[in-house]
Amino acid sequence: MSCLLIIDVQNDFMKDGSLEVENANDIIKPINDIRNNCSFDLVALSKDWHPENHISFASTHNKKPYDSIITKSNNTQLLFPDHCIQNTKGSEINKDLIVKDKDIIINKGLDKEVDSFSSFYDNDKKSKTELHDILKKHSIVNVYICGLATDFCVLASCLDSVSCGFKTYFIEDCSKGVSKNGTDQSLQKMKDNGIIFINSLDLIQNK
Ligand code: VGL
Ligand code: ZN
Repeated sequence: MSCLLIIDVQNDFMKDGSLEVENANDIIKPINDIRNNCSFDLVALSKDWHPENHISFASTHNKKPYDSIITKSNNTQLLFPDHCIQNTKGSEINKDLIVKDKDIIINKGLDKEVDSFSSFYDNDKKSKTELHDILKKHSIVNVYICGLATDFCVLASCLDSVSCGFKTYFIEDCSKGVSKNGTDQSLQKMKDNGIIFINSLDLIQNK
């Protein structure tokens, strides 16, 4: 059984969004091509879903984006512009992305005090979303991951997927990163952890 997991294809990460990822809109077409040509037993879409004054917002701490703070649990929290605030235009999934009625939506980052890059666990690994249980319930073996951003939420979701025991694929042409350096390091980390690199055409041709 296979799952397609689409990470955070939300307006704030796309063209003119508050935390715009360069060329993010280019991933919509290949993801839609996959949706139109391949079938999965499950499709899940994650949403970064923050309350106002979230710990990851620079504005919450009167700091600048890409400064960092040390959290109560002694982790380094990188700070971002305000983004993906619950029920705002910026937190909506991009309107051009195909979303079907049967798709599952996973909200993450709801806790004001703890960020959550991964769609499985928060950054402190203390709480989890419903994703792991849903994948187990559907007897999922293969998880195909893509979306935004390669060097943050896609990386964290890929690593958690592997550590949960799923055979994990990263769909490279359906993902974009924030920084070149961060993305290069993330790709290396994925390779080191046994994540398999594919692109949308591999999926469509082998469907
Ligand atoms: C993300 C930074 C902050 C992401 C979310 O979706 O990759 N990045 N929040
Ligand atoms: Zn966020």
